[in-house]
Amino acid sequence: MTDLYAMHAEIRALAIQRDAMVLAHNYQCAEVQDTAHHVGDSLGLSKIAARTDASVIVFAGVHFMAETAKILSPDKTVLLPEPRAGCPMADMITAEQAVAFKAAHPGLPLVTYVNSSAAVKAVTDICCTSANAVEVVRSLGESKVLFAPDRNLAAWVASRLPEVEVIAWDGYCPVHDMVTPAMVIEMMDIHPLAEILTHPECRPEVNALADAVLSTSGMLRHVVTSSADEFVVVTERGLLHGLAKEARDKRFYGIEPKMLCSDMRLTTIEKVRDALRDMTGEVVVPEDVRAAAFASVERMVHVG
Ligand code: CIZ
Ligand code: SF4
Repeated sequence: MTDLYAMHAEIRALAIQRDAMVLAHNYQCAEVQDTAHHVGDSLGLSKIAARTDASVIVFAGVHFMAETAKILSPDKTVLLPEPRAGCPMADMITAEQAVAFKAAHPGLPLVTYVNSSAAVKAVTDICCTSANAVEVVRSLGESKVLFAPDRNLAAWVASRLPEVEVIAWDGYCPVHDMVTPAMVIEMMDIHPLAEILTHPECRPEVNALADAVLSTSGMLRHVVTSSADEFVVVTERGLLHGLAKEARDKRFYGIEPKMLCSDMRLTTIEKVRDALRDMTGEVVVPEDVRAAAFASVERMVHVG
């Protein structure tokens, strides 16, 4: 068994030696979260990466997240400890498909979820996150928009903005999309006092059961101020660790079968250490793609 204390110490020492900052996504396993300098959502972490003086960023997450950090910090070395960690949803649309989607609907803006490759962001009009998707679409002031790759986030936006027709790409997150209303209702029966929190990557019929539909950062904020003491949390299981730390006196329940993203779980604490020690897993984005993707991310950031 790994001596976790020794591993954390080794990672901190290597981080100093390499002038590196370690970032972990909210869906990483507990020990990777605990060894990171910062834990958060993909955009929040990428903004931290852009602000720090550190010259190396180790991004414990999946490929599009490390790419997003690189898009915002072209002069930094961004390392993905497990280079095979991808996102099946991001892979559901290529840049060529995004261009064809736009060509099939001339004149409509393409809004793309940050869970997408840099190449897709580069051919996008504006990006969004699960936290700001509704605001981003509203800011366009259009009666029709294209939305990729998540059909469920698109449906969530459409439900909040009935005046806008959202034409969605048929992508989805396998981890969130597999949740059925019956799975949530079972937990509601076991924990009748719990608030139900779902993520907008869930299907519309699942979100219809929720007390609040929130991004990971939204859930972390919500549980602190909510009057509820118990929560059923319908998102990737890694977030339960952060929620328990955020509100130590409250109780959090995942659903069954467990929501585990196999790509997120490819990263281990040993791989974080190895990336720092060997400087492996560098994420590279060609400059023309990066600059075009940056413009789509910047437009989103200005929505506020
Ligand atoms: O953008 C992120 O970090 C993801 C994947 C989820 C969320 O709700 O924060
Ligand atoms: Fe992609 Fe879903 Fe895994 Fe997030 S949880 S990285 S959206 S497959």
